[in-house]
Amino acid sequence: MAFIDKLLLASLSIVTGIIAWAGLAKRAVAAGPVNWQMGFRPPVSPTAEEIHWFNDVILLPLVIAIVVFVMGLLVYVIWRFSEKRNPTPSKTTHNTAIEVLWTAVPVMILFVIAIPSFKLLYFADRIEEADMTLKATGRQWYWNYQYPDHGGFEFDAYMVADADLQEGQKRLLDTDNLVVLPVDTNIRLLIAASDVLHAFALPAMGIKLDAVPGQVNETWVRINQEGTYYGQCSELCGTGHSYMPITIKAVSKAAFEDWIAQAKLDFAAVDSDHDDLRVAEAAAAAGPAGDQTAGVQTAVAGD
Ligand SMILES: [Cu+2]
Repeated sequence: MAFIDKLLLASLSIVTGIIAWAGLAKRAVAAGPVNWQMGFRPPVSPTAEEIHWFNDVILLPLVIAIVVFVMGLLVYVIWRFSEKRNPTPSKTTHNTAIEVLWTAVPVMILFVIAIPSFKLLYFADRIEEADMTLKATGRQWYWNYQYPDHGGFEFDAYMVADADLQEGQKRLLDTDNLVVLPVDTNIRLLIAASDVLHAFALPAMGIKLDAVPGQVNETWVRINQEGTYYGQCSELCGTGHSYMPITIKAVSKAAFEDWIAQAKLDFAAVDSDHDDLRVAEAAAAAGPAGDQTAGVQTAVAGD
């Protein structure tokens, strides 16, 4: 039995070591990705905090318990029922008690996961009282942003090419135009696409939502910390899929008002020719064979 004890102890210490390391790495992360980072990005929104809680309190302990239990059983069976120790195998084929158990226990585990999981899903779904709205539209291969509550101006955000990177900008993650948002504000996010499927994903805010042509998906965010946050398109959308990052700069409410005043001068209000619905209709009218091209051409013509 000493061998088993040692093996179990060794595997346990490996598992706890990994968890401790992940925890340390998580705390060490300031802003943006760092070398040897493990675990999630630090959460900056209520949804992300809930996701962390769901992972750390519900999923991780369950996963560790199951891994340790199954691994222990396997090791025990290998040792106890080897040919040497168990030369005449038992002919047992059924054991009602065990069969009931191995059906009922996983079902109960699924219930334990499902209840907080659904709660989280509805929590992240939408917010009743939004202070402002940001609309993000995925396009091949950049994002278009609209501020409907602030005069309806819009702009495109393209990735900064390697050659144009400034000091402090992150390769493949920084965009030419930053999406500026205020902290401590309930922001409704409307996510759409005008050509093919994209997905709006921001790990630090716990957001990953499909951008679907002809449909508006909704979620929300309340950023609780100033800083620059990065995201990427997370739906394979074509050759430029990895070159349409999302860069969000969260600033104080006063700084946001200043930015809005300047942005109204810099960016034009939404052009009706550029309307996503029209792009989608044009794409639909062009038929299934040509819909992608038509969508892009209309979008370009609108520019
Ligand atoms: Cu995309």
